Amino acid sequence: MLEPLPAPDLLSVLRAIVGERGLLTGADAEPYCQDWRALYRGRTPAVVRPAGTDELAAVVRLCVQRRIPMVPQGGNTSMVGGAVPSEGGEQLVISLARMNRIRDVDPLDLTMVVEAGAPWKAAQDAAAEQGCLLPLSISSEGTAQVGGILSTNAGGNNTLRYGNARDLVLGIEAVLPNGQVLHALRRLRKDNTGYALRHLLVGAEGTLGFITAAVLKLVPQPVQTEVALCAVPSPEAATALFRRCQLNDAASMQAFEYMSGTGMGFVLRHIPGATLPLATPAAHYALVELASTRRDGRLRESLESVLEAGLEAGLVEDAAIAESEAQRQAIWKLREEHAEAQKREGASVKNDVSVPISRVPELIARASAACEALIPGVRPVPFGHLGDGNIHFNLEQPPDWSASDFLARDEEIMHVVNEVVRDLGGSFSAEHGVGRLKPPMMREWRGGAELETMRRIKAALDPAGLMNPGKLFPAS
Ligand code: 2HG
Ligand code: ZN
Repeated sequence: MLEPLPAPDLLSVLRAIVGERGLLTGADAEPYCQDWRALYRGRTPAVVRPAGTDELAAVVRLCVQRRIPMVPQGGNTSMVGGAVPSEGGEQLVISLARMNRIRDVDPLDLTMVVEAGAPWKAAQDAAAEQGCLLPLSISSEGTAQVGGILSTNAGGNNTLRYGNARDLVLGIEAVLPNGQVLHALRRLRKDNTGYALRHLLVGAEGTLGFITAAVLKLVPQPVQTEVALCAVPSPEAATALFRRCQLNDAASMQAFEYMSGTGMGFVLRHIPGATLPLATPAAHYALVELASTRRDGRLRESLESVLEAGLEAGLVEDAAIAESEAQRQAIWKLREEHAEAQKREGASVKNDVSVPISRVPELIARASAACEALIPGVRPVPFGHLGDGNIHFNLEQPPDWSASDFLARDEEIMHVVNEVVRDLGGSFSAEHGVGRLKPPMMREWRGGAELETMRRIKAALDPAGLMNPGKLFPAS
């Protein structure tokens, strides 16, 4: 049984470890108790903000002693409520935000050592200063922190070239659920010495301990980048264009994103400064980015030739190639503001799903039809990372419905989408994680030996179940 909290001296003991600046209570703790979409709310006795790994380890040892559950929180950009405490009010929020140093960037080793609380953008900028690219890009990178990105094994726009967060992690430092510090910040490309514990912590959503720092792989900064926004007649055409781009120059493919006309319409309506660089709006769009470390300037030619061939084949209706860095950013803005634009349009139900790339058009057609049959007037907003098969199959509320009526149907909506996803050999969670929203799906999709093994690992490392309870695992 958990002790009732806060025990009279709990806050003063915590204060003695992390200092006045390291502890937030009352109104100051409020912003940490709900996610950015205000869909998940909870309560906490306090937000603890340790300044370093040793402080965090001392906090964890205290929590183990008193059996106090802990919820790790980074930039709080989770789409599935992964960093929000429960309503019970007994879970301490542990914010890593003060542990935000870039410890090292090495352009020869092509590595950086960065602490968990650094915003991903700050890490990207530090790498860029040394002529390197930290090759993972997501829409929330200005706010999302290293620890959260690793803990959810985030993917984003460049997975097709560089893999997910997991593929970038060479070494790790972590505070384990017993308060021990795991010192494994090795920067080696080859290191076959037993279990790769770093990979256990990556994607564990904070259920196996706190990632406090990591050694991340870098790549040399590309010197040429070309980006195009294409109007395409259908998701099938987008997929065929992707194939042509690969055959044309697979090595320089940096991103290939799909957007529907509905999602683009929301961005143009709600996001200040968003403009379409094409003559007319389309029903579907593809965003293609090529990047190379070669200096021969041929990238533009390469992109133009594949798009021209696409136009002739009827796969592309119109296309705009960015002529400057400002135009490149303006095209990316149309894609990256999709989540924000949907929020401003009203309530939405998110399905972060993945299927084999070849099945994306079928996913879009079948899931749209299923949702429209379930809720007439619902607006499907499929968009995302076509180049790796991860589509955000989001549904926007019918305009004449209230947000709460629509959100009350979220389970039914997720169910009909997931039925299609399952049929196509996909996953119910591609890059956002399981969090507080989707644990029941774990039972359904990962039951049997898979979930049982995960539970055994969890019990071995966190026998008291204090690390991020209520997330990832179904209740029983
Ligand atoms: C993106 O790709 C993010 O922009 C957010 O993963 C997706 O809003 C979403 O569902
Ligand atoms: Zn995404």
